[in-house]
Amino acid sequence: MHFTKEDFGKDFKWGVSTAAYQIEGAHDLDGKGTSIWDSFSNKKRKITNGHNGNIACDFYHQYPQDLELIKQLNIPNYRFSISWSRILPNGTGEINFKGVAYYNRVIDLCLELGIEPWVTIYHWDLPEALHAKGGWTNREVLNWFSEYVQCCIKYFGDRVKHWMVLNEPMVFTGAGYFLGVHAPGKVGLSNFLAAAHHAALCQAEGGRILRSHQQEYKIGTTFSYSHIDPLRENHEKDLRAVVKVDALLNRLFLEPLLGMGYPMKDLKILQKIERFMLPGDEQKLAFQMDFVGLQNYTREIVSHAPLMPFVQAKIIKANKRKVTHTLMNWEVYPASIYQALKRWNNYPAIKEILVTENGAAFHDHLVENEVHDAERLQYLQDHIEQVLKAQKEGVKVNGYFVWTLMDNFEWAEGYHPRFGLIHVDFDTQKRTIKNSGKWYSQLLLDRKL
Ligand code: IFM
Repeated sequence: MHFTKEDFGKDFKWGVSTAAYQIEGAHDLDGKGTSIWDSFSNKKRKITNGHNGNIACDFYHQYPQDLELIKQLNIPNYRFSISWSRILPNGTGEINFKGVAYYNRVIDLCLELGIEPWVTIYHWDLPEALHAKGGWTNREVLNWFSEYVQCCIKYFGDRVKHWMVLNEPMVFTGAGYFLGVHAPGKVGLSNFLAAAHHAALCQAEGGRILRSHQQEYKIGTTFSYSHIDPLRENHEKDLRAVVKVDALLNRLFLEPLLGMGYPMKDLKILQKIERFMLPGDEQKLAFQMDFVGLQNYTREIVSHAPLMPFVQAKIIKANKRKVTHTLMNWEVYPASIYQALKRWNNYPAIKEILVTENGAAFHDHLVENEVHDAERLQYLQDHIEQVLKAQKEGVKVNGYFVWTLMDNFEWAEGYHPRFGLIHVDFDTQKRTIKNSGKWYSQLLLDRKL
């Protein structure tokens, strides 16, 4: 390896990320309300192998040992999310103080251990009670979400200084309201565009609420981003397909936040989002974040596909292209993170970029208490190297968080794809640090490798 932690500068934030529903379990304990993921994952045939997140990594009970592990791995920053329905079981109104107390215990222990908590306010687990009223498709969600953000600030904002408003809005609206493969399982353009517009409004509004509470907060939000290439170089129709898919996957939520409006010119179908817009919304979509979180795993290859509704384009999956890929069927393509950073750096309204997620799922084998996950280690090393390359070229990237601390519930794919630095035996809840985890801890210890 050709880098040390020091090469990134002393202010560079090294961390690890998780999300409430993927790790906590305790789905109905201590007054928690049901979320859309609780109900979706407990329905038949929604999740591979019929898995659900009812127990997950049991972080709700195991957090003291898990936070100790973060410390043992020398990781100074821990990004996790709050489960909305754990603190507001009905989404609004009555507070569940046992839920609040749980997050306070987690935050306090982080601080005691010298780990900085970075809180994602919404990582996909909408309270079911709000879904019953239309969820993200109902404009009322702006009020519900504002109340929730205010609760987070009220109960945790004296100690949490780093906030991310939403996690990957394109994924939770696209997979959850257009394709129906994530909770709440809704489909169709109209559901998607309504959900997308309301999520985009909430992402900016969440930032404003946080800022109005404390100038000193470091406020961001996160986006999925994959570099996109055409199947056939210099093929005009494929190139047009790239522009459309890019507008949809990479620009739909980022650009309105930056004050640029929705990328309708490059994807005409997005004009239909205007049906859900009220006068003044364009301004309300914009907010100056302190940082934006880049969540990058792969690149996509697209080709022109005239029969594909709305985009006339299709993504060619990695196995079809016979390229090295992870268990998610995502191509291993480290240059994608570099290309993303370079491109984001060209947006004048982006002040700072943090890589808030990057990681990979491979077949892991626990043998005599060890996991020799050479592919993951290589993946992380290659991607971090690309981040350094971008930084050296002047990109204002100032952090890198691995996805993820430990193997967990990978949404529609259940527990099969393991992304963790730490192996979890889901029968016994035993944790085993993988070689990639040991490597990361050595990097953060700052020993030349
Ligand atoms: O597990 C997810 C996470 O919740 C959001 N970003 C991508 C990860 C891997 O799929």
